[in-house]
Amino acid sequence: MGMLLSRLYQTLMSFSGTKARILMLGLDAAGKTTMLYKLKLNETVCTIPTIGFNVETVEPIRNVSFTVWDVGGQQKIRALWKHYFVNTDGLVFVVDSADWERFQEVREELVAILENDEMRGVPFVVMANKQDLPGAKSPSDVAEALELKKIQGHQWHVQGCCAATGDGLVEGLEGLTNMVKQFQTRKPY
Ligand SMILES: Nc1nc2c(ncn2[C@@H]2O[C@H](COP(=O)(O)OP(=O)(O)OP(=O)(O)O)[C@@H](O)[C@H]2O)c(=O)[nH]1
Ligand SMILES: [Mg+2]
Repeated sequence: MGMLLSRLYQTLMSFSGTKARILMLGLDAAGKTTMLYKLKLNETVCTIPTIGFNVETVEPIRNVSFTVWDVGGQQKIRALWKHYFVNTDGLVFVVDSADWERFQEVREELVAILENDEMRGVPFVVMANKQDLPGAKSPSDVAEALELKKIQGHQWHVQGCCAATGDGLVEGLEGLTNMVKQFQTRKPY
């Protein structure tokens, strides 16, 4: 009976569509703002480093509405990230795949985010961005450098992409959508 009710609930949820609050983080110049406006406008905008945040509602897939918070990633302002954690349903973590010299720093920042209480169980997708650049590491190399397999208590996915052209963005958000749906049905209210 419980099983039947939960199946019914999931079916009803899938008709009403998915709405989620998504946080987009990553080091400075990883390509977050470029990615957000590619998704929103289908245009490659000329960005400047984000000092505060940008927020936009995007519909990357039919019946899916994401309110995406893109917060600046410069080292001095990363202390502000924690103020955006509450009520997050999914994390888009953007990495410059060609900037391998900072992969250690990237890992430390990701682990620090996921360890926060407000982020407990939140699923994430690592967007291995800038795949167009010579010297970009493959998504599986990025996953290995970030030691994603060691991370416990979160569902995750890694996706190669190029925010400048839009390649891989929808695929990455599709993967995230599936994880977010599961997270939302398990979340106690
Ligand atoms: N070649 C290439 N360049 C990219 C790509 N995505 C972003 N860029 C460039 O990377 C630079 C930084 O991009 P932003 O989108 O401003 O980076 P950000 O993550 O928002 O940076 P902060 O706001 O400082 O945190 C810009 O010059 C972008 O044009 C990509 O897929 N390929
Ligand atoms: Mg930005």
